[in-house]
Amino acid sequence: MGHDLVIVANRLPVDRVTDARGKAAWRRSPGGLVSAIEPVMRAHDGVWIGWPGGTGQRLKPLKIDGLDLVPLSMTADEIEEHYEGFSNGTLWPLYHDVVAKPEFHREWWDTYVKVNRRFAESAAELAAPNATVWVHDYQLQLVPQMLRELRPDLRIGFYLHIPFPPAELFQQLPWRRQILEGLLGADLIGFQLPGAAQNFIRLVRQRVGHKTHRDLVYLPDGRTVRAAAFPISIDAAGFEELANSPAVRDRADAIREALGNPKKIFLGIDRLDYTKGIYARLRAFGELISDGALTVDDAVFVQVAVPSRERVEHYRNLRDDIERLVGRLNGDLGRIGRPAISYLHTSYPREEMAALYRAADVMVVTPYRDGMNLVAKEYVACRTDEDGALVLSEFAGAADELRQAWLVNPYDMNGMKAALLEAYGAEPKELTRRMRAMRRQIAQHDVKAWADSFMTELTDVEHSHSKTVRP
Ligand code: GDG
Repeated sequence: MGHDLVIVANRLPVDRVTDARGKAAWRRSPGGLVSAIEPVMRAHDGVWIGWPGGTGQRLKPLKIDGLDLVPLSMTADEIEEHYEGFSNGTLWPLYHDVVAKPEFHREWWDTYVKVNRRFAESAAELAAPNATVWVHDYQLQLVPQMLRELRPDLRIGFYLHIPFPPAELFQQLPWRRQILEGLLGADLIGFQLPGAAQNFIRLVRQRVGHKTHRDLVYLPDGRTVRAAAFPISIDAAGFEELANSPAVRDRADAIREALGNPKKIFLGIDRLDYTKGIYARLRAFGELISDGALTVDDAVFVQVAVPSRERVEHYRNLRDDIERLVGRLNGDLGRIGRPAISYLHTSYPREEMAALYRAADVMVVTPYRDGMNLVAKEYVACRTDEDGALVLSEFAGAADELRQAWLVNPYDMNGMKAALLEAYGAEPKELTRRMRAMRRQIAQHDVKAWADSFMTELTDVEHSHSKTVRP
């Protein structure tokens, strides 16, 4: 018995919440991954294993909207050392070009191993003979190998949502070999970009000493592992439909009105994370106003900073820095009823996000490093009138596909200022030419295409036990 498909991810697609009367309940968490995986889950009698948020309590498997979910509980120490520690204090900065300094602590590593083992054991119990298991993201890189040891019959896929760094940086990790070997337990390892897959293959050759050829790794036991790019995407049609709905159109008009009908609205929406380059982009915009290139009647910058990892010190400091900057810019540049920056530290329902995308003339996405960046793609999907400008960092995975954006180097302040100004002043014809091409790209490469291509490759990959002919 068991399931033919097991999804293993750090988080479940639902959150444990407490309602107004203090009763615990489940709420579907919004987000791209859920809508991407849901059809695959339904088609394959799938089950999803993950942490439901919160601590302690042992929770039973549950079914929500027909989806089988298995919650794995975490203790407060495990959250501190596996999630906040090794995942977000070591791996996250290391994998994002060391934008912040990664911390290496042996206790964090020990807990990372322990939590990975628990996920692997749970997957091993739930999977039917010869089932497929799809493991997600940097919090669970040891699961493929642990799972293969427990269940050699399984077909195992792994997908990394964040960048995979070049060897020169990855090498810093005291547990580099264990991570590489952990991932090699999979039959197929998916990355956002081809460069990340190449970084991985090169490291495996240099550090573990396995033979490799193009995107394949040949293991001594005869198994072959494939590492390749599968750029993730969004439910483009779903966003388009939402953006076209009368309620969202009205709300977009209301947002414009509430901002005092400036000539143009600039918009940033990001998790409040140091990789996203929020500080630098607000500074660039502020300088355009203090230089006199723009005035507060011409433009307002709406920045939504979604609360994230608030217990991690680095994130608290970043919030203070950004909020101090916003206060200073508004104090120096704003007038009554006309702040330069409209800053919101909150999260919104999907409808409000779509209305913001619809209201914005210039979308500004300037991460120092980002696996993909779905916000950039969502903006494009919501621009059903084929207008609006996207200013996009070269260092976001999305820049590989959205070539018609105004591409910027977020470390180059003058370059960013020039791009913001150009995007602000672009002719309607130019905007349409660019937006039309980007919309075509997103429509053709949506999240369903992403999930399908990963699952197809995983099914096609030579199965673990079949002998492989070496080149
Ligand atoms: C990681 C990688 C990669 C944001 N605020 C609200 C909200 N969101 C939604 C957005 C978007 C998603 O969250 C954010 O995705 P991003 O791709 O922009 O960034 P990360 O969170 O860092 O995601 C990234 C991604 O994984 C997928 O592989 O692209 O590179 O870092 O969908 O719309 N949604 C709602 N309210 C909000 O306030 N409803």
